[in-house]
Amino acid sequence: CYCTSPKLSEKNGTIELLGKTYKTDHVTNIRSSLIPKIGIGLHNMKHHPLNLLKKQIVDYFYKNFINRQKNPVFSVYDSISPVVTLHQNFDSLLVPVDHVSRKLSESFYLNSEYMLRAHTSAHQSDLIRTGLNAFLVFGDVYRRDTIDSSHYPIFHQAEGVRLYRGQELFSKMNITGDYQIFENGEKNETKQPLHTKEAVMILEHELKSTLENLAFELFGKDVETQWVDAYFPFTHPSWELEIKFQGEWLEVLGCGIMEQELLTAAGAGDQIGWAFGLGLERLAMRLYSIPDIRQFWRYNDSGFMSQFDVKDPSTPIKYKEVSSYPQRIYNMSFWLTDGYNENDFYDLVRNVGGDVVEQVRLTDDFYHPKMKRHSHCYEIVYRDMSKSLSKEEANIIHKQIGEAASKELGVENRW
Ligand code: FA5
Ligand code: MG
Repeated sequence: CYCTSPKLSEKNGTIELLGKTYKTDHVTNIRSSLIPKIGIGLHNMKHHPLNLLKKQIVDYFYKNFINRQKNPVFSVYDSISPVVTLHQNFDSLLVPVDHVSRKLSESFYLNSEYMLRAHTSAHQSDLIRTGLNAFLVFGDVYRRDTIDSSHYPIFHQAEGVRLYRGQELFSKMNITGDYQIFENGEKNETKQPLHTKEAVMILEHELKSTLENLAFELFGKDVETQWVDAYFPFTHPSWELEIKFQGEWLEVLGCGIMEQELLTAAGAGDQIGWAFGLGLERLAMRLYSIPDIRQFWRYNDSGFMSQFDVKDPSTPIKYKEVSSYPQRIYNMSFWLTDGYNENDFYDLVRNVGGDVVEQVRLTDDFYHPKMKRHSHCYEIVYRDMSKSLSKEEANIIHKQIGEAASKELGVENRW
C-alpha cells in the first residue's frame, strides 16, 4: 500500500514520497505540483469512472480465461508503487541506452536511480520472475508530454501478460501434430529468430482477438477499430489498436509478442507469450463520452462523481458535462535558448497554470537568419472546469507562465 501522503522537502536535497526519502541529484526533475496527485490511484477509487472501467476489464479477463478447475487464470495487481528504478522502467524491457524515452524531457526522475514509472510494463519482468504466467497490472503512470484533451502528465494504464509452454499453446487450440514453439531461425518482420511461425500465429490471433473482443464488450459491436503496425523494444512483432472517437482515430493500446530475451532474463526462457498496455483514460473517454482528460481529476466534485455511482460496473453511462465555461485563448512567443525542449515548457505550463490549462499548441516555429535565433509561438487555451474564468484571472496566469518561462527556461519573451 502506498497510501501515506506525499511530501516534498527540497531544502535538504531530499524528496519524501509515499513514505520514503530520496536524495535529489542533477537529474531530479519532478515538479511540486505533481506531488499531491502521486499515489492517489483514481483506478482504485470507488465509483470513479476509471475504477468502473478497471472492474469491467478484470471481469472480462476472469470470464474469458479460465482453467480446467473453472478458476480465472489471470491475477490482478493494482497497488504497486509508481516509484520504480530506471532498471525496471527501461533496462528490464531492453530499452536501448540511447532510446528517446530515456531523455530527461520525457519522464519524471526522482534521481539517477529512481523515477515515476512511465508505463506499467515496468513491472513485467519482476512479476514474471515470481513465476506468474498470466497477470494484469493497473497503475498510475507519469510522462512529460504534450497538453491537449487526450494527454495528461499522470494517466493510468492496464498491462496484461500471458505466457505459454509449448504443449499448452497447441493443445489449447486443439492442434495436434509435431509442432514446436522454438526454432533456430531468422528474425523477420513477422517473428523473432527463436520463435516458430506456428506459435506466433496462434499468439497473434489470441492477442488481437482478446483485445478486439474487449473493445466490443465495452463499446458494443458497432465500434470502429483498426490495427496499426508499431515498434516497442520489448515486443516483436508489435501493434497498436485505434478506435474511432469523435470522428478521429484514437490510439488506445500497444501490444505484441514478448521479446524472448526479456523472458529468458526473467527466468521464463522456456515460455512464449504476449503482452499489452492500454490507456484507461482513453478508453473511458470513449466509453462515457468524457470530452477532456482533465475531468478525471474531479474526484472531489459530486457533480462529476455522482454520475458514476452505479452498482453494476457495466451499467451504460453517458456523461453530461455539468456546464461548459468559456475558453480564454492567448498567445505567447519567445526566443529559444540552446537546449530548449518543448516538453520543458509544457511541464512548466501545467505546473504554473494547473488544470485551468486546457491546451497548448505550437503555432509558429520561426528562424531569424540575421539574428541566428529560433522563436516559438504557442497558443494557450485556458478554461476552468468548475467556473467561468475571468479575463483578469486568465491574464494573471498567462503572465505568471511567461515570467516562469523566462526565469526557469531562460527564454526571452517577444511581446
Ligand atoms: C506503452 O506504454 C507500452 N508500455 C505498451 C505496451 C505494453 C506495448 C506491453 C507492448 C507490450 P504507449 O507509450 O503507446 O505504449 O502507451 C500506451 C497507451 O497509453 C497509449 O496507447 C494511450 O492509450 C495511453 N497514453 C500514452 N500517453 C498518454 C498520455 N500522455 N495521456 C493519456 N494516455 C496516454
Ligand atoms: Mg503509442
